[in-house]
Amino acid sequence: MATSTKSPGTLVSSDEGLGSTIVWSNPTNAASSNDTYATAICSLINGSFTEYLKATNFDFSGIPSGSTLNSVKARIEKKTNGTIVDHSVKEVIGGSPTGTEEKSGSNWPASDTYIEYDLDIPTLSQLKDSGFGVAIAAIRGGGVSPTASIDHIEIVVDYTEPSAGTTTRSPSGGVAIGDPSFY
Ligand SMILES: [Ca+2]
Repeated sequence: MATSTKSPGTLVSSDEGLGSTIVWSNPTNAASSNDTYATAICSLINGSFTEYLKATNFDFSGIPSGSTLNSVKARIEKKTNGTIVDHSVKEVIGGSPTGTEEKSGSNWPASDTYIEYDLDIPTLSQLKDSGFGVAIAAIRGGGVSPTASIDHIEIVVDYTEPSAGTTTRSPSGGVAIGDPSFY
């Protein structure tokens, strides 16, 4: 078993069909854990829920081909100054949010905390594609205009490399033993 942890190379605010009018400010601030934030104000007047903050381009090219993926987890470091909950959390494949709805029903924490989401296990080629990632949208849970703040998004892949001790080969020609046409 081995683990690869990566941060996104690309971060954008993107509606992706949610029907939101609340755009994330400074989305690229979620590329590292450094107390600078991607933020969105979840004002009721503006419809209370945000677009997706979409993180892709994680570069898992270092995982050997033939590896088996055991788990794929997104870790999102976030906080709020009011009451915010997840509106949607989805895996992104080929640039589009897809698959199982992974949102948590819990209130966002008041100080920076990594919240972990188990994503669907993709194929290795989907994982290595630049369009693979995770997307999160936030929604107001109460109060006037709470701010959703995301410091960092990372993806942790647990995988098993192909066995180095076993090689299977098939014959690629030759002559059958006892083939009379050979004599
Ligand atoms: Ca940051």
